[in-house]
Amino acid sequence: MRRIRANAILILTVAWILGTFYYLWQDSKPSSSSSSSSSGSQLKNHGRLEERTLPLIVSTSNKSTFDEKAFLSSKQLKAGEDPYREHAFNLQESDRLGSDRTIRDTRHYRCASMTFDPDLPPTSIIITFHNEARSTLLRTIKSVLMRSPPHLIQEIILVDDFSSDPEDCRLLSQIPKVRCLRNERREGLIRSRVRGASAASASILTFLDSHCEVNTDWLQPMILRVKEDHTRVVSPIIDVISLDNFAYLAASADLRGGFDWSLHFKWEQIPIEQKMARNDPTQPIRTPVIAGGIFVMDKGWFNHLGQYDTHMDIWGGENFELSFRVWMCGGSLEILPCSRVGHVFRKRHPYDFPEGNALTYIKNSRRAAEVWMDEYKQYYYAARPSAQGKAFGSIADRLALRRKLKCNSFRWYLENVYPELKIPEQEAAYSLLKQGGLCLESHGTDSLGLAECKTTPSIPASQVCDK
Ligand code: UD2
Ligand code: MN
Repeated sequence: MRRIRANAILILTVAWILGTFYYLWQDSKPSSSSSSSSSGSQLKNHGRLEERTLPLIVSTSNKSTFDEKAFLSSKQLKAGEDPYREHAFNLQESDRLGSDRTIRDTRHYRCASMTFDPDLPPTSIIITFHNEARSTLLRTIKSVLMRSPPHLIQEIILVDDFSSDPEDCRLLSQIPKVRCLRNERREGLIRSRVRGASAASASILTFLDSHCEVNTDWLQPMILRVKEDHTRVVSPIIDVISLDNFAYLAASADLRGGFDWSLHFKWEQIPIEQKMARNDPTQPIRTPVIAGGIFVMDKGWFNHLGQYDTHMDIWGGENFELSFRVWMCGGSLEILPCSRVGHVFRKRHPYDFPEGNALTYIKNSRRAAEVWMDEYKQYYYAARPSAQGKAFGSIADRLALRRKLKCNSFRWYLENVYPELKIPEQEAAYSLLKQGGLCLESHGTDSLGLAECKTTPSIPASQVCDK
């Protein structure tokens, strides 16, 4: 009898010890929900375990609480101040909105019924900023946290490009999942993004400007396309946030990125044949170039392709350089109509360029043209004569990169990706001199003759002599 009781006590003791170990092991195990601590909805949606893990997250994350009210109110516009002066948008309106306003879901209705792979990989969001308004920057961050599945946001990396007030960076780091790296001197958005990308711990990078608002289910379509094929670089449709009243306005879903020979970016209509062939409005749109600020890219692919040209300064040109490189070196660029992100488009730069705005833009564009455009760079110089003779530094390392990656020629890019870009020589070759009903025709320099005039709509009016 005594032996039976002793055995029972022994069994109970062992069970108790095992139970205690199991309990402790459960507590110290890294929980997948720890990465989603910022979202209140997580707590509402899940059971007791989630709630129990919350105090642990708070104690290990070492973050003091972010005081949103204090953050916003200490930097608001003073009475009588011009609301456009500092940021080139109406700061008063931005401040008035609060950090978590609702916005209209601007997607095509068919996007709402799309389902996503439940196994998508998480991404690191990278946002560089230089003297951004607190209210727009905070809305960018909060829209990401509010409108993304928490498990897809590994972290938000802010890169403070030497803004005047270091407090912005310090205070925003108190928000769960947000890290902020501050540059010790002004680097410009290109080197800042490279710094952010290098610090990223997720395998997928997502870049955003510092005055955006992401819309419903913006992230899943982009991560899915990159997961399926890591050489795709994808952008959302960029909706417009009015710089005057901050209204959120839907952008057209029929546009892609294009440019002219002066390397001026423009939105253009999808070519008619492609438009006719599109019977599903949720399908991606191939684009020759991206606007530059908002895109998702595999980190390994970003590194493999040479990140960015870090000799480019401050702003501009990097979107061409990246776009040419992606297409010419084996990748592709697309716009996903079921992903929408709003952006405040401004009419002027609200910040200074230490070397001057024009010189900086020319330097960056020249670097893109010299490395990637081969003999076609002559059209860039013809369209922008002021670029000739301006300094652009050494491009030896970028040319070496192009050789190493065995990239296609710019001619290949024009023929396969952007055949709609007219080559100036082809247009100039058909200039006319008209007399009565007869025209003197030239085809290049070697043949001239009088013939009945034909209509040639592609000839710019300035090239037609009608005397
Ligand atoms: C567009 C792109 C932008 C960039 C640029 C060309 C979109 C929505 N925006 O201009 O991302 O590709 O074309 O270069 O496609 N910034 C710094 N340091 C600086 C200057 C700017 O961190 O020295 C930040 C700035 O705070 C902002 C981002 O870089 O978050 C882009 O600058 P922008 O908003 O002035 O450029 P944007 O939208 O006119
Ligand atoms: Mn911007």
